[in-house]
Amino acid sequence: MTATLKRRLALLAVLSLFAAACSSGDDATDNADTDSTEASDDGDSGDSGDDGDSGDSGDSDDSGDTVDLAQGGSVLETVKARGTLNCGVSGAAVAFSFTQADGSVTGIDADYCRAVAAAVLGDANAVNFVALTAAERFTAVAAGDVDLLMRNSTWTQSRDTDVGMDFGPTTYYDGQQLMGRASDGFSGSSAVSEIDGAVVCTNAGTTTETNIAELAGTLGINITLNTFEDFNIVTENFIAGSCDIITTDGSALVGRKAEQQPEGEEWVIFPATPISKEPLGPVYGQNDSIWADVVNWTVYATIIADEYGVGKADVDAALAGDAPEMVRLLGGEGELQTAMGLPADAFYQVISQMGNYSEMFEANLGPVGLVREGSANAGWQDGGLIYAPPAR
Ligand SMILES: N[C@@H](CCC(=O)N[C@@H](CS)C(=O)NCC(=O)O)C(=O)O
Repeated sequence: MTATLKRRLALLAVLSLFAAACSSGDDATDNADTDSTEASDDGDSGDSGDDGDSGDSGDSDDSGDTVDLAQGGSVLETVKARGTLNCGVSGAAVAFSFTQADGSVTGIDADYCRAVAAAVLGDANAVNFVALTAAERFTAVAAGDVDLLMRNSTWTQSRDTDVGMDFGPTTYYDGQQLMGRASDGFSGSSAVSEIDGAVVCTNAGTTTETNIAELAGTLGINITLNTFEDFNIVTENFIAGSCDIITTDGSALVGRKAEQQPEGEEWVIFPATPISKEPLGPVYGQNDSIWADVVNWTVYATIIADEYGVGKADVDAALAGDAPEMVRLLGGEGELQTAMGLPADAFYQVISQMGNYSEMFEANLGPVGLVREGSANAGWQDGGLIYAPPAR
């Protein structure tokens, strides 16, 4: 067995333990008196490799926690040879990746899968979507079951290190909030301390459950934290009245309220300032910088095109136009894309088939009421954080 294979197996063993830990809390009513908080299921506990046998301790060179995908060739070659991109999504995240009745997957995360397929294969439809729960997602990446994960995944230190993932540019700056019923006395200006005594529900294997448990501990309040396998079940339990509060990324609460708030009931999202930072974006296996470049520059291409106001309908004009950076990005000169193993027109395909960042945002997040203006998701020229390095 090669050292690389050994490392991969060791990592998988660690990840399965971690996934099992995630699932174990699914239906339990871990009472979250919240000191139990550190029982973080998403790898955030990051006690960084105390037990050396897991191969995840950071101090020995040759038994590190890396997944040497690049050694056997980049995922880029695998995707090209296969002719489809295996993309991990949620399938239950309204406006991000939601499986519709006809089996199609909609949402901005799903569209970024399509954008990468357009860049690599010239065809935005060459995607095989794989629905993954929060608890399953990183194991699926490490095992090579998916080439890319676009699943409301927050970039955290432990996921980036101990868990063995690499993260691409943030495509949506989110933050965790809570949702309760106005009839229970909650309002948009409620404070988190007002949930003292409440049954709080979320999905397992997320930053969400660790954040709320930790905060409840800090505030000195008692909550009962119930975790479920996916957010559809969480929302069903909220509707049925068995959860007083549900909590996750604010964008998801906005989506759920838009789509599922029953007639005659008023759901309210609070606190006004989220309780955490949840930068969401692409995730792939560690140490494959060829593939990382492809995914990252696909995202950057959508952002640069947005900076120039070049959308789906304008690509031909932009290619023949006089903005040198846009001409380069769309393949007018070619070598920027070919040097990274892509066809010269890779980003022409991305923008013409999927649109620029704003178009993708408006098509998917606009309908549930999410706006870029005045938020971290505005472009850097408008006071936001959406920014790309130059195409040169
Ligand atoms: N961003 C957080 C939370 C991710 C998460 O699971 N969010 C929920 C709310 S959108 C979700 O994706 N639910 C869909 C599902 O459970 O399948 C994380 O990375 O841990």
